[in-house]
Amino acid sequence: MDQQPQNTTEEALNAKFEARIAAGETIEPKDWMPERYRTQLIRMMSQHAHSEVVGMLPEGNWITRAPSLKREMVLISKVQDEAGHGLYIYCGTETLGVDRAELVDQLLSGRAKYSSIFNYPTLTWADMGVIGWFVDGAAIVNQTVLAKASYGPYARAMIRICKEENFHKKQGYEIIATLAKGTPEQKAMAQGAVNRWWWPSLMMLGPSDTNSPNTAELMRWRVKRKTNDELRQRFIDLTVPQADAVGLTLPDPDLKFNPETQHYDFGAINWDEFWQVVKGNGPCNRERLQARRDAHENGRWVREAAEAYAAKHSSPAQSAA
Ligand code: FAQ
Repeated sequence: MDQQPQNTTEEALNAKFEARIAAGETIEPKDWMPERYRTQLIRMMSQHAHSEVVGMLPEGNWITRAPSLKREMVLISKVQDEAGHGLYIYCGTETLGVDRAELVDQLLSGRAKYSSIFNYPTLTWADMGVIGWFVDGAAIVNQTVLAKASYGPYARAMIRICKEENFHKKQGYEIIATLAKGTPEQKAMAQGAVNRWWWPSLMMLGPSDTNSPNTAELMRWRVKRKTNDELRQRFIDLTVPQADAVGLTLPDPDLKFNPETQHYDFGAINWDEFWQVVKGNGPCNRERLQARRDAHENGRWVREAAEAYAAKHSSPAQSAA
């Protein structure tokens, strides 16, 4: 009996929330939201933030080996941008009432996921080009749609991030275009990187729709506005002509334009490999997590100093002084 009014209130709040979503309204941090909407957003946004931060590692590996000062400056700047993206998204996640330290702990203890793509090694300089072209390219396809997500802080973070990702993609494609018209060895290096990164980049956009347990709910709540397969198809359609333009071949014999669908058909994705990487068994999973743990440990004194400084300045004696 006692529970009746509470349930009714919850139902009414839920109905109002669903109506706001259906009307295309943006949900803001202080608005009422179903607990499941909140936890889904925390899951997706924190994984995204972790991906940006872990995503600094493959490219960070080449900063000291960039072929010129100009390339080095651009790469440092790009890697710094990724750190910034991680910070915006952690901040956005905190608006949902979760503490950043808790999220970082989930990453460092191996309980949280981050994008599969960052568990592959960067073997040559051409990988810097292909990461910008494919990985940032796929991220743009995904995130321009997320810029219309129903949760305001996430959508707004995506607008800023996409502007920076566009620059990242252009710098990567320019590296590849330069190598592709260089010596035969340089062209072979570019082709090698394309061959290694193509399939993992397609996997990065998530499992196929038939195997994506979160998509239906996130689409209904307008967090996701396109499915994983729709985004993958768009990425492929955009990238094939770009590969043709620089004279490189994408490593898929089944890739062919289909005049009926007006899209490129493509070959089978190795989902076993994808799930192995997601489960922690990719080529660099252990190395990546160890690098993050070391960075966290090495930064401990900075956090402690900042906390001590803040405590000192918030004490009544100090405030009075
Ligand atoms: N890797 O039901 P779904 C970047 C998990 S940022 C690992 O389809 P959902 C910038 C998924 O979490 C790259 N795990 O899930 C940059 C779920 O597990 P859970 C990151 C994956 O959420 C560039 C399970 O599989 N971008 O690149 C992956 O509907 C260059 C079932 O999957 C974002 O995070 C994966 N690839 O769709 C930085 C964008 N895919 O949690 C440096 C925001 C799926 O139930 C250098 N996120 N899983 O245990 C999204 O758009 C979505 O969350 C998806 C997954 C599409 C990633």
